[in-house]
Amino acid sequence: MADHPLLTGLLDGPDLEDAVVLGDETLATDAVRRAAFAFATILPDEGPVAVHAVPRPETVVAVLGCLLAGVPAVPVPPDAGPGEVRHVLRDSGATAWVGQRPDWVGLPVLPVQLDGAGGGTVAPPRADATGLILYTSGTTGAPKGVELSQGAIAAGLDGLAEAWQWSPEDTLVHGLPLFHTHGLVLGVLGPLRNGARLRHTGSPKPERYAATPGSMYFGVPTVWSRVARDVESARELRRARLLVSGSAPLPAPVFDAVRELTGLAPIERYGMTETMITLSARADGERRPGWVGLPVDGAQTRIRDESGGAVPADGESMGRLEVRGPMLFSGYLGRPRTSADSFTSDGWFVTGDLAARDAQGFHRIVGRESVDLIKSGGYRLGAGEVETSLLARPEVAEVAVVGESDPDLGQRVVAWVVPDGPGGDAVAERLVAHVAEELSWHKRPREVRFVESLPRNAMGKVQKKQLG
Ligand code: MLC
Ligand code: AMP
Repeated sequence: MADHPLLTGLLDGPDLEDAVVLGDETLATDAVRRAAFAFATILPDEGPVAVHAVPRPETVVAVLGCLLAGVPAVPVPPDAGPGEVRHVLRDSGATAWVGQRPDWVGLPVLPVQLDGAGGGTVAPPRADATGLILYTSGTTGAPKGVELSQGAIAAGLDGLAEAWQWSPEDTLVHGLPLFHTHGLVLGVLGPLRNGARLRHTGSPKPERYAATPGSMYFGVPTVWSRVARDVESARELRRARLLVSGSAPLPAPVFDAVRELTGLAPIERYGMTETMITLSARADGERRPGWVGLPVDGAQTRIRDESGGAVPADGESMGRLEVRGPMLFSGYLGRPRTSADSFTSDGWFVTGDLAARDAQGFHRIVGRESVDLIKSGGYRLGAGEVETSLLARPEVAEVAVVGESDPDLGQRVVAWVVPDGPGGDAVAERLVAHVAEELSWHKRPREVRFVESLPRNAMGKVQKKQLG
């Protein structure tokens, strides 16, 4: 299997006694390999396989087994409610399920044996085989399945390995969820491709990071701002080589506080589910608060104004950020039209982010084009999906969901509701619980504000910028 397109470090890298530590369990490289092969050999020829992505070794082994066999894995957020799970299963066409299965899911369950003694072999997949289908929100509608090929994941990870000097000597520590690019692709496949160690702390709490020795630590900005407020834990991280922030903008005061407490200026990097990580500060380069660095190996960027002209690289002028490179996704599953529309006619992916670039090629993310994509605690969610969920409640006549600035979460979800009947705290609580249970915990509004009407323009479109 030396010619596997992605899992080179796992298959040909060093044999480590403690390659993966997840919670109380420690797995050697050989044990991970055997369990993953054992799982790969029981997979159906056709996937995809839905993996209930709890932070446990079984999740890691199931995803690796799928990648070995060339069967796409679909990580399912463990806190996703019935509405979201049904959508993901239907949309992806998943043929089997791994992990604890809700009663109402009819798929066969595939067992993961951590002591997969039998091993077994499978033919290596092609680099263009879909490795993962990651569900992510758009501005409207239900989440879309982003198809990432094994080769794209490999290219994205290699770009980061080069920028961060990621080597088998490294131990990565993080506690991020295992169903997104950050926690799963970078946070699990990253160390396994590089033949390095992984310590997953179950959740990304500062005290857990402090209690777990490592050379690299990953966090979303909310994690780093919590680290910065926990002076004792922060000081423990002085031992690290790199502290890496991404998935949302790292506020400059948090950057400064982390540097002050740990002696390490954070590495900020920028990416998307669709593109992996395309921009990053380098381990051997400048780290500037508020800036996300340079294109990683293989990635290219351009910034264009409304008429498609190049924006001057003066660090101030901003425009639409477009990217291309071998780490980009293959398309949105089953949505050829949307996939094609997300690229320019000359093949650049339109990120939807606004950016500026300076003469040295350093990039700064200035904001997003749409108010309807919200980033809360590093989670991407669409105003539209939360609005649709709320509109299903009889208490809601009209609703507009917005992201408001929040010192801890970056943005917090706020629902402006025109009630059908009385509003009040009890109704607000029911609405929040509905979204948390039907969609997922992190998509719930943190606040519900009842109003008599929503501001609309002459066309009847809600003017979200006037809310607040
Ligand atoms: C959590 N809690 C629940 C619950 N889930 N209670 C009931 N039901 C549920 N389903 C409880 C927790 O136990 C905790 O209690 C409390 O709620 C708060 O939990 P938390 O996890 O701290 O929540 P919160 O503060 O909302 O989250 C902050 C966060 C989280 C940073 C931990 O947002 C997070 O994990 N973000 C990561 C998102 C991410 O990985 N994005 C990457 C996208 S990929 P107690 O008692 O323990 O406090 C991407 C590409 C790229 O963007 O560029 O990387
Ligand atoms: P997701 O698909 O969940 O990965 O979300 C991607 C979006 O997260 C991007 O389009 C950006 O808006 C945002 N993002 C990721 N990293 C950064 C960063 N370092 N700075 C600012 N925004 C970021």
